[in-house]
Amino acid sequence: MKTRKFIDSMVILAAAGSGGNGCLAFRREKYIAKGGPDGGDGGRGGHVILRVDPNTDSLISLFFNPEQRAEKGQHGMGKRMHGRNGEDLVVLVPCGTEVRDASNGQLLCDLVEPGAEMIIAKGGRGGLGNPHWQTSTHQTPYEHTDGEPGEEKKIQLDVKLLADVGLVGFPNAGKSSILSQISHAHPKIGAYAFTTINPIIGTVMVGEDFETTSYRVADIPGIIKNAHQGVGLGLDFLRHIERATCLAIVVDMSGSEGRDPVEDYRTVRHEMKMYNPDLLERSMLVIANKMDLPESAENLKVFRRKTKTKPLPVSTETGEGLELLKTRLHQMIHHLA
Ligand SMILES: Nc1nc2c(ncn2[C@@H]2O[C@H](COP(=O)(O)OP(=O)(O)OP(=O)(O)O)[C@@H](O)[C@H]2O)c(=O)[nH]1
Ligand SMILES: [Mg+2]
Repeated sequence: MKTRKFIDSMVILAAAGSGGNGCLAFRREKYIAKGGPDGGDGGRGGHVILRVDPNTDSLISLFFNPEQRAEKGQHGMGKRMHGRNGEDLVVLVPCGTEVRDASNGQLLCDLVEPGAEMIIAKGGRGGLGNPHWQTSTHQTPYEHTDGEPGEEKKIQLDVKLLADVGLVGFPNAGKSSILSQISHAHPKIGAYAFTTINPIIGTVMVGEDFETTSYRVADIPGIIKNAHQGVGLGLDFLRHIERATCLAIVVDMSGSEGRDPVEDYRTVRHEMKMYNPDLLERSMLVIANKMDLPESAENLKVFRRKTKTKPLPVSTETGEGLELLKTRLHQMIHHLA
């Protein structure tokens, strides 16, 4: 299986439509020798809009149409008829598309949520018809303006699948600590519940030199009992790991603050099921964290027996098990083990 890093990457030209020209015209009617100015304004040029479509998973359609041009605005006409606006051109991109200005690499936006959109090239404004210049002393204006050109930009699109692995667990289980140790991400870590509010993704590198490959791990807020009813931060954020191939449930094995690791584990699974039962069908790893604390070893034995799982013992304090964790996750993503 291909490493799910940048599955697609390309540069496209986004060319918005130019605005229609403003019209120069005068009213001409029977018996009216000299009518007033009546040139309509030009229509706005169409924008080029990028929109996230959850049913699109690559840039393949753009590969064959790397120049995306929106319609021009129509010119203004006599009888004060304004030109029609150019039709906006909507370009569908997959979830998790990073958009950069190809000329300088500057990040313009990261399109993640389905339906999210961004005007990437603005249509030119329509020109003004000659009535705009009419004043009491200037009754026959010949002034009018042309439409403005539409923006034209080369943009770099990089599709990144949201994450290969999602870390789930109770608040304070150590999800963010783990991510910060196995990747270059710097999530906030704190000895209080719900330190993490926004999902964050870290890239984990495995292998050496030319053999290096990577995968993406998402750290999300903690889940507590009845989160599916909105308790704590709720469960909405689980959508960020819905596309992950593997999930890892992080359990605080020390049972600090009177917690029971077995109960935590069951609660987390139950809440995941309430959100989307498919989540429990993913490849799943249980991470037994905080193994440096005194109660952890004993708790782990009980945990193994009661849950019939084979948790991977780790500690972000001592570093125990973290290298193995990186490899295990890599193997799971690629179905190597
Ligand atoms: N002793 C010990 N403490 C740890 C370990 N891992 C994390 N901690 C501590 O546990 C607390 C919570 O860690 P976080 O990484 O913020 O936990 P989290 O699961 O991301 O928590 P939320 O973002 O609130 O869901 C912090 O005070 C960490 O220093 C560990 O292996 N051993
Ligand atoms: Mg956290």
